[in-house]
Amino acid sequence: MDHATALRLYEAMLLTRLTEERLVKLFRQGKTLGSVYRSLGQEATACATAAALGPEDVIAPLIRNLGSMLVRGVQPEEIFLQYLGRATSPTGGRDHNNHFGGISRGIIATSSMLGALIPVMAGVALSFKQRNERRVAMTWIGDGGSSTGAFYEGLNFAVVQKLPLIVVGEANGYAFSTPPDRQMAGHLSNRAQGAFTLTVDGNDAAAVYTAAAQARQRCLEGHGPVFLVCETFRLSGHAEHDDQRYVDPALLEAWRPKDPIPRFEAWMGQRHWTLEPGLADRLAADLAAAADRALAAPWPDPASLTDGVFQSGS
Ligand SMILES: Cc1ncc(C[n+]2csc(CCOP(=O)(O)OP(=O)(O)O)c2C)c(N)n1
Repeated sequence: MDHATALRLYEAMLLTRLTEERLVKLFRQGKTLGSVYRSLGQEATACATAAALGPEDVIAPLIRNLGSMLVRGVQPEEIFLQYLGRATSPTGGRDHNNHFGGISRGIIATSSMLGALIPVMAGVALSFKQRNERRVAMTWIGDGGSSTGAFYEGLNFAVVQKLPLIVVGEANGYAFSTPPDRQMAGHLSNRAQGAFTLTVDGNDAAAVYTAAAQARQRCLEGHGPVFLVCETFRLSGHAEHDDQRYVDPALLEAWRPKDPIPRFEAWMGQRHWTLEPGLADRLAADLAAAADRALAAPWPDPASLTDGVFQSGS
C-alpha cells in the first residue's frame, strides 16, 4: 500500500466512525426512524476490503459495511437523510439506513435477508465472466449469516463456475446475542468448501487490504471465488437499542486496545507517514453541518407513498 492509499483508507475508517457517532446522537435525540446499526471496532473489515477494489468492481454491502460505501463515494448526508426518512434521501423515505445502491456507483443495495446477496453477487460475477470483463464482485457476511442456505448455494455456484467473487466473512464475536459456538460447528474459515479461504486479523487494516488485494488478483486470474475471513469484534450492541449485556465485559476490555483506527495510525507512524493535521475536527464539523442539512430536509409527500413501489402503466 502506498502513502496516498493509506491516507484514503485512514480517512474512510475515521469517517465511518464519526458518521456513526453522529447517527447515534440523532438516535438518542429521537430523530432517527428506528435504530442505528454500527460497525464500531470493525471498521477496517469494510473499509480496507473495499479500498482494495477498482472502480469497475461491484459491491453489495450489509448493514455493518457502511464504510465500504463511503470508500466508494457515498456521502454521509445521504446516510443521514435515509435514517431520518426524508424525501430527498436516496430512497425518497421508502427505505432506511444504508439500504440503497445504484448501478452507476457499482453498489447493489443491501437485502435484509442475510445470505441472499451471495447468490446475487455470484450472478454479478457470472456476468463479468461471460462478458470477459476484468472485474470482481464483493459482498460481506457475518458468522450468523453464514448459517443460511443461501450462503452455501451462492458460494457453491461460484466455486463450480470459477467466478470472480470475494465474500468477506466477518467473525465478529456475536450474531445478535448468539456467540458462534451456539450456532455453528467449527470456525467460519471452514465453511466455504472449495473456495480459496484467507483468514486475517480483521482489525489490522493493512493486513486486510493486502489480503483483499490478493483475493482480487486471484479472482482476476480466473481461479474462482475467495472467502476472506476477518477476525474482529463488534464493540457495540447489534444496534443502538441493544446494550450488549450478554457480552462478558472482560471480552470487551480485551478487544478495545485492538481498535483498528489507532492501530492503523501507529502503522502509518512507523513509516513516517503523517496524517492531515486536524482531520478528525474537519470531518466532525462537516458531519455536523451535513446532519443539520438533513434535519432541515422535507418529509416525503404522503400522496407519493406508492410511487416507485408499483409499476405504473399497463
Ligand atoms: C435470513 C435471515 N435470518 C435472520 C435475520 C435477522 N437478523 C438480522 S441481523 C441478525 C444477526 C446477524 O449476525 P451476523 O450474521 O453474525 O452479523 P453481525 O450482526 O454480527 O454483523 C439476524 C439474526 C435476517 N435478517 N435474515
